[in-house]
Amino acid sequence: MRVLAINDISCVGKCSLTVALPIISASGVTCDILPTAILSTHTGGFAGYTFRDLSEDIPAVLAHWKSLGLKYDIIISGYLGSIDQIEMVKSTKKDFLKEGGLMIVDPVMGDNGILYSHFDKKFVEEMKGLCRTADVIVPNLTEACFLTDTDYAGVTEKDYPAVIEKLKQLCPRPSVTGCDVKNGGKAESRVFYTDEHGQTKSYATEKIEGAFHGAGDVYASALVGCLARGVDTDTAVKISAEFTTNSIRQTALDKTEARYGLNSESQMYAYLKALNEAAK
Ligand code: PXL
Repeated sequence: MRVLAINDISCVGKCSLTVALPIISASGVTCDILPTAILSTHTGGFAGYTFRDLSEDIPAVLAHWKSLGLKYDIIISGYLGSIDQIEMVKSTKKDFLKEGGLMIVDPVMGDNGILYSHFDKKFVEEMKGLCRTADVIVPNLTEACFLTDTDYAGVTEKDYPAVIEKLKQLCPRPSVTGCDVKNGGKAESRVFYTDEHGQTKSYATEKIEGAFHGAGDVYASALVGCLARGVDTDTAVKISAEFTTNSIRQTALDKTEARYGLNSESQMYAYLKALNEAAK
């Protein structure tokens, strides 16, 4: 099983490839990488970060891979620095995804109702186009709202199923993280998702108060790891959501700064144990 992760390298801040590579590899499959940019840190919460766009290098990288005859069972794309890079992902899918392979798009664009730096409405429109080429998309609620032209500020829990239905017009298997729900007196964070049979469901974990950077990257990477090991969507969502929540809980306990990412390292063993049980 061979996975390709297309994402940036944020050297500090635990997101993108520094999260995808360890989690997907530990899941027991090959994870090759296509770095889209190198940054000193990610762009969320740090001033003065460096940003080297690697677009110029990518055509030669892909040409070399073509000469090697490389093909992938799963391609996952994440942070893309430009509309040109969205086009590059589409052509990489055409050239390198095996027949019957899985294209997974994490439409990284924003959080907490706002777009990250460098992104605008035009980028959102192009990202909708990339999502149309995907089998699975893993937006957070903010990204799901941008992709469906839904006003994030006005969204309440009764609207989540409608957001999923709209996302299904872009991609058959959306999985939306960070959907806060009040269940009686208890606050839950739910993932709303559509499984491989077209059924829409949700899975709840404990809501841990606070904003945590990089949670979407941990969730997406774990989901890829599970799907790569042949785990069904219900179980993959459950295992990935629990791993993410455990990592958030650990980060809250450690009281490390949110911008330095999730402390998922100590939660990896429990994730792998659950994955290996499910993949038997
Ligand atoms: O975690 C998403 C992400 C990935 N890559 C870069 C980012 C962000 C979010 O801020 O800035 C460069």
